[in-house]
Amino acid sequence: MQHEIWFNGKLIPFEKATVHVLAHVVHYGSSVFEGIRCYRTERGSGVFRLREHLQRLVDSGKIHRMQIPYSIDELEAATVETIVNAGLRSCYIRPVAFRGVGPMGVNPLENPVETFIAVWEWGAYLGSEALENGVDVQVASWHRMAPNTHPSLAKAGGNYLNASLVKMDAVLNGFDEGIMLSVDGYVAEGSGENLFLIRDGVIYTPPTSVSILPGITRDSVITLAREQGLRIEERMITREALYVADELFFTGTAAEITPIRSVDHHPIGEGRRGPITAALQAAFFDVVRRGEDPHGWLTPVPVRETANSAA
Ligand code: PPE
Repeated sequence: MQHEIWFNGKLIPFEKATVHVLAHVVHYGSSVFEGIRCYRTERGSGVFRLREHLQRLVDSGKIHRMQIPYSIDELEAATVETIVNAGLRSCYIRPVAFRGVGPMGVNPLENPVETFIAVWEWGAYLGSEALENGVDVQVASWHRMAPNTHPSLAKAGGNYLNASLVKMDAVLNGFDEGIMLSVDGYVAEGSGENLFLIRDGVIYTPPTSVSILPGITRDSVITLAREQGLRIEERMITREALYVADELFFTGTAAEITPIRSVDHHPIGEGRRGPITAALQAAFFDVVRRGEDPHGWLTPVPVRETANSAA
């Protein structure tokens, strides 16, 4: 269904939310964005870590000298308003700020910053069976950008040309996803997910210094793992360590916690979801499905009682 979109301060019909062909973003990829999920839990609908996502949006803008003309409080209220207006009990939320029409040329400083928030229903990112059975991935031949090229702490539109190259190659080669290495050959992340590795009961994940996006699901999983008394370390990971891992999984807003069952045709562990991955999924789903929220991660959304969305 095509829901109304919050565009520069107000909700407008889906078909009216358009961008001019001469907008800076069309030519130069000058946008920053977020991907957020609203969950229908057993205790009502809630947006997962909304403020952290909006803070990252504002930070992404700051890195690119793009001042988003709304405060985090305003963006939070606008997000909830957009979901309630759409009548969705669960959805994916995509806030974007982009450079609009102004002087032509690379310099964006005089182009206006436009902001919108769209919502839609989005199921399992890597296929409906992936959460249980795991996905097959390859190591990508395209690398993650070097730290002094595109800043990876910013979730910027232009960065995703790199992600798309990785994803297209993976899919055309018969895999579900690709894992990028950093310019110096260390494991970084998937095209739209962070990565975790388990070996001998210890959980490892690459540090943010390997040009990864600082994922909010990644941060949540680190917290949940520590609460379960599991050892977790941020550490550089080599390609071959993937092959001999006991368990591997991706994290992301869209991917949630998705097990990886093979890399470059090497089966990982038993070739199916491992016990630590399953335990972390259970802890994560206790929050977002059952609505058990000791960390205050869910922002309640007062979806109208008349809403009859199946979501
Ligand atoms: N790395 C990348 C490159 C990335 O795009 C994402 C999110 C993550 C890590 C995980 O971050 P977080 O969502 O905060 O845990 N990718 C988003 C967009 C995917 C898309 O295809 O679009 C997402 O998961 O929403």
